[in-house]
Amino acid sequence: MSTAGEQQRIPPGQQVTPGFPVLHYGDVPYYRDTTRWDLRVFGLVEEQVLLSFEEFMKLPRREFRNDIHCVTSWSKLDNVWEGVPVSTLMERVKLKPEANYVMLHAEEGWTTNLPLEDFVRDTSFLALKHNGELLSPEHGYPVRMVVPHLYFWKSAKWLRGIEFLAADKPGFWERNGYHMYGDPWKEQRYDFD
Ligand SMILES: Nc1nc2c(c(=O)[nH]1)N[C@H]1C(S)=C(S)[C@@H](COP(=O)(O)O)O[C@H]1N2
Ligand SMILES: [Mo]
Repeated sequence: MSTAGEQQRIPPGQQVTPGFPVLHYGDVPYYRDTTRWDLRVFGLVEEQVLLSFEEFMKLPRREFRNDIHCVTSWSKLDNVWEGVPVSTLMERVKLKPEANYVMLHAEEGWTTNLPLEDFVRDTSFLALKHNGELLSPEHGYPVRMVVPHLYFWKSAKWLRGIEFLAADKPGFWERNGYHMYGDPWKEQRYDFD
């Protein structure tokens, strides 16, 4: 049972789960060696940025608290994360003026798209820890994106690349019938023709 206050935090058609379900397409990458991880920021930027794991770990982090909403109808409330704010990462990136959209690239070529303004929102971040622990391999270790105001499929696990684009383009699930934007409050779940 949830309190009235909690009820207002739950978008239509969602159910609160106490657990943390694991959902993804493909295999979980197990990083034994983080020297093989890097993050590439590319596309419509003046200069590509390539961050090693060591460099990424030196970026300032902070705590984020949020609720997450999966398109398959579970919501998980009161998450406490530690991560790098997108604004901190963007201090290192000079965008070209045509940049309007973002494609997030994960391991194995998995992708998801979102508008630039949603990516740079002050609630969006690159997560390293969830509820006090390093991310587990299943939840995206070493680094996952978290964009809590959109359905959770936009929060790419095992993030490896951030690409800036002029026009919107569907990512992996968006090519397979998911909504291009994915606002949980508007139930923008699927977008079949
Ligand atoms: N790299 C990658 N990230 C992904 C996915 C995926 O298949 N691959 N699935 C998305 C989907 S559909 C959901 S609901 C969330 C699930 O995150 P969780 O397993 O940590 O709950 O991850 C998202 N991020
Ligand atoms: Mo999902």
